[in-house]
Amino acid sequence: MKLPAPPTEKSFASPLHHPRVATVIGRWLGTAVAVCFLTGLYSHFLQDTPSWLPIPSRPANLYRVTQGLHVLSGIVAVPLLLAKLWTVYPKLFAKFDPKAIRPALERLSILVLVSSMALELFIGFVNTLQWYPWPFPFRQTHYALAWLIVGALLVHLAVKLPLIGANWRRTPESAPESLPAETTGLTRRGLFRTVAGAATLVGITSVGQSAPAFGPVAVLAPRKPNVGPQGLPVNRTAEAAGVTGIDANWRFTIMGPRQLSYTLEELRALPQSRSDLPIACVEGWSQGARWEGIRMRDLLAAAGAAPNSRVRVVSMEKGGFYATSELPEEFAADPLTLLALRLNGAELALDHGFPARIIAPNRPGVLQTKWVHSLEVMT
Ligand SMILES: Nc1nc2c(c(=O)[nH]1)N[C@H]1C(S)=C(S)[C@@H](COP(=O)(O)O)O[C@H]1N2
Ligand SMILES: [Mo]
Repeated sequence: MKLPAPPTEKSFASPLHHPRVATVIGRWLGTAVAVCFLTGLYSHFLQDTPSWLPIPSRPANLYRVTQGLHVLSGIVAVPLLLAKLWTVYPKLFAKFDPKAIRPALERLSILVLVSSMALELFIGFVNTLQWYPWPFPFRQTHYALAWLIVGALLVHLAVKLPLIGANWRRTPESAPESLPAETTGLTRRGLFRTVAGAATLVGITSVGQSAPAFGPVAVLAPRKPNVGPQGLPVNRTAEAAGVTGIDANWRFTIMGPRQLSYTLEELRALPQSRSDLPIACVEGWSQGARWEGIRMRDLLAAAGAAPNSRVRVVSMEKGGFYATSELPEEFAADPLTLLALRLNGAELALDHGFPARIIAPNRPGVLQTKWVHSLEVMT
C-alpha cells in the first residue's frame, strides 16, 4: 500500500497563512509582550531594588496601574500567541536541510521563543490563580524567562526583518482581499476581527480585578476585589500564616537611635493620619481602601531617626517570604506611609494584619506587611 505524500508548506494555500497576516498579528502580540515586559521589570525592581535605582513612592497608584497592565497584557497575549502560531504553522512542513546552519539556528531560536513564551504565560496565569504547583521560586523564574524571551524575540525580529518590512504595509500582493476565502471560509478581515475580538473579550472579562469599572463583567477574574472582610480581599489569612492574635504582653518596638516600645493602647493614643491607598497584589487584583494609623516618619522621628531612613519591617509571622520587608528611604519618608491600625473605618481584622500593618504608596501588595510587631532602623 502506498502512503499519501506528506504535506509540504505549499499544501496550505489559504491566504490566512500569508506573511502579511503573520506581520499584523505579530505587531499586536509584540505590543502586548512589550507592555508585559516593561511592567514586569518595574514590578521586579520594586521588589528587588538595585542600589543604583532610586524608585519614587509617587504617583501613589502607579503600581496598581502597571501591575494591572502586566496581568492584562499577559492574558491578552494568550489568544494572540495562539493566532500567531496558527498563522505560521505550515512552516513546520517546509523543506528542511539539517546540514544548513542558518535555518537550523533560526528554528532553534523559534523553538526557544515559543516554548519560553508559552511557559511564561502559563506560569504567570497560574500565579494569578494563587496556585504555585512547582518547586522553583516563581518570581526569579518568571524574570529569567522574560529575558530569554526578549533575547529570542530580538533574534527572531532580526532574522525576519526583510519579510516584516515587505509586509508592514498593505500592498496589492500582500493583501489580496479580493481572493476568495479558500480553504477556511474565513477572510483575512474576518480572521483579524476574530482574533482582536477574542483578545478584547478575555481582556475585558478579566481586567475587572484591578479596574473597578469592569467589575460586573469580570467573569474570568480569579479575584473579586471587593469581596473579603472589611471590603478587601485577603491573600494570606492569619491562620495560614500561623498568626493567632495578641495578648496583654504584646508590645510594638522600634529599634533606632532610641529604642521604643508601645502597647496597643499607646499606639492608638499617638496622632493618627489617614491615607487612601490601594492594596495592589502582584497577582493582578487591586482594591483601594481607607487606612488610619501612625505616619512612619513620625515613628522614626520619635525614635530619633531621620525621616528618610531605611526601615526593616518585621511581622509576627514566623518564616516565609513575607515575614519581613524593607521600606526604602523615599517610602519611609512619604507622608502617606502608615503603620496602619484601622481599615475602612474599623479596627484591622486579624486577616488584614491586626493589630498593625504597613501601608505605603506605589508598592506591590507583597511588601505591605501584615501583623507588624517591630521596626528596625537600618541607616
Ligand atoms: N506578614 C505577611 N504580610 C503580608 C502577606 C503575608 O503573607 N504575610 N501577604 C502580602 C500580600 S501578597 C498581599 S497582596 C497583601 C494583602 O493584604 P490583605 O490580605 O489585607 O488584603 O498583604 C501582604 N502582607
Ligand atoms: Mo499579593
